[in-house]
Amino acid sequence: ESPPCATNEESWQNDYSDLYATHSTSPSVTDESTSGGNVNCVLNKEFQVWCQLSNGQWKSGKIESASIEDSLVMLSDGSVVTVPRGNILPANPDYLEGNDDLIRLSFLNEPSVLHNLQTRYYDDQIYTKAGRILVAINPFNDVHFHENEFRTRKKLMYPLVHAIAESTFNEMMRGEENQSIILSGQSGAGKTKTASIVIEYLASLGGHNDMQHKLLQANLILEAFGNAKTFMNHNSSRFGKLIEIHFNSTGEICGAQIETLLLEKSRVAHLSKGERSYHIFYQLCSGAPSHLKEKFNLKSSREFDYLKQSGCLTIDAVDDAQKFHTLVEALDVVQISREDQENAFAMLSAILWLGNISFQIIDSENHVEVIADEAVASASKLLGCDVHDLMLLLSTHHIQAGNNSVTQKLSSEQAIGMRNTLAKSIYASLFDWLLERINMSLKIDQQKAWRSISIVDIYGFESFQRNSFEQFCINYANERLQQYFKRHIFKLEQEEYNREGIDWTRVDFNDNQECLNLFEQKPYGLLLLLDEESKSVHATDLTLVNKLKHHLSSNPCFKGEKDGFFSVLHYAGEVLYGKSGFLEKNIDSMHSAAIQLLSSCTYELPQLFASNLLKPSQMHMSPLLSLGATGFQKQSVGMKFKDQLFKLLQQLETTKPHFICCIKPNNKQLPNMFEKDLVLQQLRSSGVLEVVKISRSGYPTQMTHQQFARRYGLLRLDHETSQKPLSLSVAILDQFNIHPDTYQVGYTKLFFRSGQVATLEDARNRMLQGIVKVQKCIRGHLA
Ligand code: AD9
Ligand code: MG
Repeated sequence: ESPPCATNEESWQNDYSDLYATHSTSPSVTDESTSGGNVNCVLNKEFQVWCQLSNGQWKSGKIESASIEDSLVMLSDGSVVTVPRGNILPANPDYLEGNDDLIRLSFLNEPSVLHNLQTRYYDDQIYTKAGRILVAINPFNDVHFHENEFRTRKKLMYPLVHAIAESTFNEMMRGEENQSIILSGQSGAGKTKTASIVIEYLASLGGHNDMQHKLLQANLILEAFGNAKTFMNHNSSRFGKLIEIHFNSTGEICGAQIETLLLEKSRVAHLSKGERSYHIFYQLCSGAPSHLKEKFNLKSSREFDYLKQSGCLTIDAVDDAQKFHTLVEALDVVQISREDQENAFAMLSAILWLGNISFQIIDSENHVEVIADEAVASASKLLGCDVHDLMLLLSTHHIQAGNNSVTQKLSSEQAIGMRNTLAKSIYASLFDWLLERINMSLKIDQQKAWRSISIVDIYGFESFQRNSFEQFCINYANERLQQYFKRHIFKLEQEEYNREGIDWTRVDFNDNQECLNLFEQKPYGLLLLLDEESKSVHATDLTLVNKLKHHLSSNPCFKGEKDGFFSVLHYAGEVLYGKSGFLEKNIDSMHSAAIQLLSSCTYELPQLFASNLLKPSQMHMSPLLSLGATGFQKQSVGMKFKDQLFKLLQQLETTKPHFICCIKPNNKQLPNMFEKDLVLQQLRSSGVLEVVKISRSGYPTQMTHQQFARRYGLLRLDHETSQKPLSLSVAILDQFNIHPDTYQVGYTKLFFRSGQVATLEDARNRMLQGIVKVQKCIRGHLA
């Protein structure tokens, strides 16, 4: 039984009471039920219902008797309760239980939808369709199953996600458009895992060639360098990615390009308790062969301050050493030479040693000097720079005053800041370098490339007790993606129906434009105000929030400020942001002296990083303040992030999107635990419930008259019919007895209810197979 808890009593009653709809399989639903949620129809004796008890929980039962106000309901445990009529909703008949498409349920109220998902989840059916989208509930079980057991289960568990990959592939092969698969969901909901399953499956459809193998390995490498253990997820993506897989006209993979969204580089130097830095550091420390350990003076992870600061060095059931070996194999596959691999590992080791560099205070003004120890010696050796140059860089600051250069000692705080900036910058540059190398190895064969499928997997929505600039960017990106999703599913669909002049019941939806305005509005949106404040020499966290309050209080998504924090109401909930270097992280300046030091290094990679950091493309023309930074000024991080995000969305605009909405069933990352409140909150905020409604009343399959005639014209028996696409199409629909209720004819397109073209596809396939047989037969005769 499913007793979902109501978190918001009213919404149970109001939001979805109008979701009742007629369904041919439901015997007791009357016309009344479609007209707006009248529950009379369910008051029949013996009818299965959901009733909400006084404690807010929903229980299923059967009506025993009913009066005008109350009903007597027998619950499944045999007890009988009296429930006000307003607290009763119809439940689906048993035979619909566990249906794999939510829109096929007779009743779509929240307890019914939730119950259906729960039933499937406990039956290891973690994927469920909701019309156009796929809902995926994270089973959290790959770590708990034995490898073999998981492999057998995998086949049983993944048919629907394979189906969405396959239908995307087939749509691409029909040749109309490039496609995309977009994964959404909160952190830990299963986006990356599901994306891997999709990529693996697409790769298997696209032939077993070298490129397919490279693609899978590329994914693995990026995970090692770009994922980390957080509170929410032991393998949390700390960057966003769009993988564009290119196919030739016979459906073989012929290359791919990976674009990324800003990597969270602060993780290199700062960790919250219980979290980890990027996987690769731990993999390297435990898995590197002894000759490399010696060469790079590598110690165990507990010896490095950057790693040990959080008190968490391992992940349950994860063998970092073994992962290192897999990683090296993957690097081999994407043709990164052993020499380059070693160069990359040297950079990682240098970062770890930078983190161990310490300072001593040398005067009453808190000025410092670097302690000349193993740490600074190792770091300089690994970077290939002079140890004194590094010590000088980390403890002094040059100010240009006219023609004179004045050298100042740094305070301990400034020195640590300088050291961390250098480490973070090297890591971010290394990540970019790696991505470039991977992309080179996946290089698209332009001669053969025909169509593509893009897979988008970004960092999921995050909300901690207090949130910094990283969550600010991550949640802003999710807000944008959410709008893209809703615009596609709802707005475009409605507009299209209106344009095509077909009859359709309007479905309203919650837009999140207001929240996006809060971020993007000119001249007073969060991003611009943050930039403006970053330019001010006197800016502090407090001046920032005061400024925000002054300009943004009128936006309903700005939920006020307090003690240097401000609060934003996102589609997925309210989040408190502020402090922890919000302004600095937005500026993210790299001292020109640090770039100079990198360019003076004898090794290739630091030199390359330095020249990339100086590239004009990294710079922004409008000067932002940043003390002593490079001659040019870098574009602020927030603005750069916005640009990357817009570029990614623009790329998606040229594709036909398919959505997979991932849901986490509990916050403990445990299998077999379905927390209804948590799931419900995600179903609501992600818009799944609205999608169900729109798909049910809408027409998810659409084709122009020409497309339809081209594809199914061969099925027409009577060749007398006019060859005009529209007449031909209608004749075919007649011939196959496609019920007029299940499609509509628009001005330029045909619109079908879900599942309707399947009959025609079937007939077409049979016809084509028949033709092939006949041809073979004729060839046989001729031979
Ligand atoms: V984040 O926004 O990057 O923090 P994701 O990407 O949504 O997050 P992820 O795919 O990393 O979540 O899933 C979290 C963990 O759940 C995985 O590491 C697996 O241990 C587990 N998981 C998720 N989906 C599946 C699945 N389909 N089968 C088995 C799964 N395990
Ligand atoms: Mg992820």
